[in-house]
Amino acid sequence: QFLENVLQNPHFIKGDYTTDFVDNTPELFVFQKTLDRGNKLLNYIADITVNGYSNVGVQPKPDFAPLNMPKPYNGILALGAKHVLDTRGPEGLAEWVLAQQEILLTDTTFRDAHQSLFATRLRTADMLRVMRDTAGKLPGLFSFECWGGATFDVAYRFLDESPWQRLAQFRQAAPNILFQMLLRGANAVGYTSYPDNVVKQFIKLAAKNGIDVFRIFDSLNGLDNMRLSIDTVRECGKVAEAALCYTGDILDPNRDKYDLHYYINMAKELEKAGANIIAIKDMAGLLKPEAAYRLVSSLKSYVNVPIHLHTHEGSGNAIYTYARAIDAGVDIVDTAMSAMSNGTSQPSGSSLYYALSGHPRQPRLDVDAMNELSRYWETVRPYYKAADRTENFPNPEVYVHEMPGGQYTNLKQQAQALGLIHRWEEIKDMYHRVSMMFGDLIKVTPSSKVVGDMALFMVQNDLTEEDVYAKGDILDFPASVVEFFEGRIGTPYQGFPEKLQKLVLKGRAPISERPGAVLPPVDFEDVRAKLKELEAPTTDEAVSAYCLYPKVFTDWVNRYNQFGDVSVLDTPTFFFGMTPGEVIKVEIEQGKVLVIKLDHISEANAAGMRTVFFEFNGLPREIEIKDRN
Ligand code: 3PY
Ligand code: ZN
Repeated sequence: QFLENVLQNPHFIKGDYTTDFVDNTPELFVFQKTLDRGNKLLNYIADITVNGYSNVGVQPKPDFAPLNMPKPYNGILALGAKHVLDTRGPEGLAEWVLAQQEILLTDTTFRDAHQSLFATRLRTADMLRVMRDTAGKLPGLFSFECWGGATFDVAYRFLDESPWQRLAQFRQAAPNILFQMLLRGANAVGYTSYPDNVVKQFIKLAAKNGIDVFRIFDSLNGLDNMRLSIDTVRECGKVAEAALCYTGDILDPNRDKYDLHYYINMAKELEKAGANIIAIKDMAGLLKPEAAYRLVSSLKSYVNVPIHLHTHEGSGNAIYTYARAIDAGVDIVDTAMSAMSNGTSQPSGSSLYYALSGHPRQPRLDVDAMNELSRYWETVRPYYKAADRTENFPNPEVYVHEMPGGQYTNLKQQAQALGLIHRWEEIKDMYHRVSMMFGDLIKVTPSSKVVGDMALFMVQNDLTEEDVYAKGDILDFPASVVEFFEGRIGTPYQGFPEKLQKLVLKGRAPISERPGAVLPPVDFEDVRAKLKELEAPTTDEAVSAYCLYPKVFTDWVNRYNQFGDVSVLDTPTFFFGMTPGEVIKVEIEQGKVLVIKLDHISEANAAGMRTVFFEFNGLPREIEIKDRN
């Protein structure tokens, strides 16, 4: 920057300077861009230090152990499934998958594992640090599940990050690996239905920015809500992995709403609709080993595309479930790095590797590398302790409450925020009751949120099931419940429970069409103009983000304009701020490092303002901050 300032100085350009030019030209030392960026970062650090992160509040910064970095991978990146897709297309990839004897693994560490363990809070920097090493050491993985689901809004909402930038950075680090995302069909990566053109544009942009495999599901297993997504993914030349969401228990004759035939029919319909792969999405980990054997065997005999099984550990039986599914011929299963597995997350990939010792389908992967990478995650995980609500013991109770792994930690967090955590047992019990009141509902985002909101509402207001029927006409039901009964996320299999629907809608009629069909298309150029006014980025990706999450995106823009790119901060500082006397180094771009020391923090003045005294690259800097505590 100094050299840049010298070269741009008019006296220097004209040549009218003397030997004391540097001494007499103090502006040469004003590095405006760096100063602005630094100032914004100091404001962020001061704010977090004084007020604490989000709803966690001020916490002393723990003394974290140093990160256990894997040995860097410096070789060339071997080609794998990604190369097959790029050269032979989705059908070629499906053929290739079917021809593999060994079970293929999708690693979910970068998406579902952290969504399920600690409410999706994993920051890009902590993933990026080992992305290339993972891609280099484990090129035999089928894919990284690394985007979509809740990661899209949480990145903006809680991590001050752009999910689009995350995807671009991932793609650059791991060009040889298939990237997989979770797409909620007509709900895209949101919690409601969007106009068709919004869903279509989002998929095209995700494909353009690096997603290869789209796992598409509908929270009510409604195929009509999935068709547009399947068609668009196929138009993009990418892999449409259409999912059937598994609920109930095909082994239980008393739970016959979703029996084996229901799933076989759905799989046949998905194949007809153009699925390149069929996923069994067991989002709560309810698929028992014998059920997995029967379901996978049946699907293998009724459909011709590969079967990809997704489950959550929860019960403690997931490895056994996978082993039975593998014997039945499943093609791909989802696992996570050991230190990011178990509890509400996926089972461990290396545990599965060892479980299959001596088995002809043992995966062809470097298990030492998996263990080495897991040691890294072991040192990262404590950063996220405040959000980590998973149980560190198997909890087969999941077979009773049926809560998806990705929701469990989140609902617990919501219960805490409402002061209801001491009634968690009641909430779990109510969750299942509500699901049955709603007609034995499939529970996965967003239908799981509807059930969760209703369960919290009933526990908070001390309502029993009978109370709901008795006083339903005067109850103010949660917005998500009203929208659900209006048919805004679709119509459940075998319809709505009519009595309850009437009580919730209070005389209004539900919509009977596909929700996307009744929503008017969005004019993207109008949105772009609005973004310009907001001083927000106006790229197609920004337009898409605004269409999906207008408020979340606008808040992110405002925070970005206030604090700059805080993704450059190390995770402990991002969540905990700094401790007086502490020094950190922040690389704001390659080779440009800021040295920040927190000297001390003043007492709050009468207006509640504190002054935070820093040393910024050796120079004193004071930041005034409102103490909101
Ligand atoms: C999501 O939709 O985010 C899920 O993970 C559902 O299982
Ligand atoms: Zn999942």
